[in-house]
Amino acid sequence: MMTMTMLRNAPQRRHFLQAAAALGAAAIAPPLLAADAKKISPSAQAALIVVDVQNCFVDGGTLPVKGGADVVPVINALAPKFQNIIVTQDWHTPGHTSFASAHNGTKPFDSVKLNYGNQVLWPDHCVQGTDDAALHKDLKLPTAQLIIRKGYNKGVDSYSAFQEADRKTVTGLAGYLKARGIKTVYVTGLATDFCVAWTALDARAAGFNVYVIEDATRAIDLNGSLAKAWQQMQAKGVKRIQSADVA
Ligand code: VGL
Ligand code: ZN
Repeated sequence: MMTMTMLRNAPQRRHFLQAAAALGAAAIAPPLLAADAKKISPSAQAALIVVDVQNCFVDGGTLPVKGGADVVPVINALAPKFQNIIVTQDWHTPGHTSFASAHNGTKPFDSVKLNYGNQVLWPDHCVQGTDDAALHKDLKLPTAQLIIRKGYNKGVDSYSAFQEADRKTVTGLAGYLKARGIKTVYVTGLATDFCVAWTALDARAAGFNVYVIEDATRAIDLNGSLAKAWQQMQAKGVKRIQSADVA
């Protein structure tokens, strides 16, 4: 039997329950859901690509990238989350065409036009077989399956792990990944705006899903190259994530 008091209280009570439910939802459920939903678990069809984490690109090397060595612990922590790991090495001949020393009247960080297009000129770096070209000693990737070397044709540079700067000569990496059923790649390493970006863009062009794990990279940032690289990657559907997003 409904009394006047119950009738009067009913709306208040309903209001209280709604408020409590809303509070509960806000206080507990959404943060848990959001945290779970944000995590990405690399499948058996995913590969981690570790680009050019070499002595040449860290302090004490010939072309040091600011904070380059900071990517090492981040990449080491990511590695156990992947069933497939590919490592790349910048691997130039002596007198390589990407070296300023190979072009009269130029200095490092100048740009010149070569037969295949514009080329930034660098200090001599990552020469085949030198300690400078060796992988960083603290990199711990015991399960890595392939090391792909690039930039070994004296007259052509290769920032990308997939294709040389002539945009014709391939390294074979796309074929290797496809033959192994890999559909998604997570790109890390050095440098964000050169070898990482070109590798990510070429991976997209070859039909892979591509993530760049930003805090597992460091940039050279020459004349706005970092912002431009992110713009280009974003325009092509490369996904920008952080190492904490990977479960
Ligand atoms: C790279 C400049 C020259 C890189 C390689 O690994 O990003 N940058 N060679
Ligand atoms: Zn190089």
